[in-house]
Amino acid sequence: MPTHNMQNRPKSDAIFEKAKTLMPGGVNSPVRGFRSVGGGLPVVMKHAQGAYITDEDDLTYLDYVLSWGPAILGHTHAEVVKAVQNVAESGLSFGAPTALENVLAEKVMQRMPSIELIRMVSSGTEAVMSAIRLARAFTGRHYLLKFEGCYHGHADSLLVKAGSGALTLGIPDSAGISPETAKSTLTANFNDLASVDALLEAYPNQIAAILVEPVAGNMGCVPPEAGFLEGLRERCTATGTLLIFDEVMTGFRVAKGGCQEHYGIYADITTLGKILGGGLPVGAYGGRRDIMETVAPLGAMYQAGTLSGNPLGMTAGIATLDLLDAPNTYEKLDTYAKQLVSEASKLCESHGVPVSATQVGAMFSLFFVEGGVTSFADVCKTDKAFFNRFFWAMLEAGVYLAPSPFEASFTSTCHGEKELALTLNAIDYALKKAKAS
Ligand code: KE4
Repeated sequence: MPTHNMQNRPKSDAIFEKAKTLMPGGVNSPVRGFRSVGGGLPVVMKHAQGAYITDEDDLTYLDYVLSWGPAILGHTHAEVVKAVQNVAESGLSFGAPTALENVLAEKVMQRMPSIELIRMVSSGTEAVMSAIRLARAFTGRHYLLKFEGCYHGHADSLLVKAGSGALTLGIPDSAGISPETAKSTLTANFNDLASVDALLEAYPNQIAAILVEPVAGNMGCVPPEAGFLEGLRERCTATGTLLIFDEVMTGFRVAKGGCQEHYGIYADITTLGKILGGGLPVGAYGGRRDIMETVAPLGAMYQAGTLSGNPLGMTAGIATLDLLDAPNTYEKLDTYAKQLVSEASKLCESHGVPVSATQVGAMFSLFFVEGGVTSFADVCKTDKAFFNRFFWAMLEAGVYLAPSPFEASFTSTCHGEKELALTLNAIDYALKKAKAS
């Protein structure tokens, strides 16, 4: 079944060897470097169309990374590309208000009514770091509570891990983070309200916000258990703590209105990115009017950006959200991913490979682990060595998964019956090979 010789990629490898002399690790974002999947150089891509992506050696793969989420319409949708080409002829960036920002802002608010005012920025990290600053400015409180295994971008206060004890202050999870900064971030366990209560009790009226990926996507796809999000909402309302939904990944992916529509739980602040820019650099944060009126120039919380609201990004986002309005889009996305994880689980069972499959809307994960996965601790039990062998075998079979067992996989409106069949054949081959090696 292998159709792609991963040992013979002369052009890709030559380009990556050169990249390593120019950029740290040869990449502009660490996860792209394939260091989480053992040996082997990353695939250097040059072209993408629909559900497929092609590397420098003209090997084409069925893509479940989709630029880490933005390409929900598949790559290079003709109408999105055309819209961006057209608007580019009027100017690439003005650094001044444009009507396009109003259009995208309104489209977001129609989908997420909890957002009464919104600020456009240029990345998910920028959105989340601004939302945290806003929560502290609005509440006058100091601490941030996040969840182990959730990722929210690379701002200093977010590259923090739990201290030695559950109630101790955070400690740096990256070089360069000052211990003083890390101490302001408290860490609880995803799907564990008792761990949240312990921190709320230990730091009464001192926690500015609870920040959560409502469906965790950065430890693989881990959905909230029944009552978890409701419990966070209740606790935030009762204690004057702001609830921040980081929907950079889930926004417009798990439902038209993101997790807040899917689960019917509304955040005080929502952060967005990825699909919002349709592949161009766009992020945003928005929420309750009284909170957002704290943001400069209205209020005292400062945040700014040269390319915020950029006309190309706004245009790609507008075109993408409009195209996602096609009838039954989200039903089809959900059906494909449900079919995939169901059939993949059966294949794992037939090969005697333990698996826990998770899926919400157009995102899913296959965890090679016994028993269910509802927490970061569960995810850490996954057989990473098996995943590495499975990952490379899937590449040989022409399927491009995220190069880490701790990343969610994504589908698009271009993934259909043909792609499902290709994927299941590839999984059957990869399970056999991963077991044999
Ligand atoms: P960016 O700064 O990468 O646009 O967004 C940061 C971010 C914030 N919040 C969530 C929930 C996210 O998933 C992300 C970024 N996601 C990763 C993929 N797990 C981006 C891929 C990468 O780091 O290269």
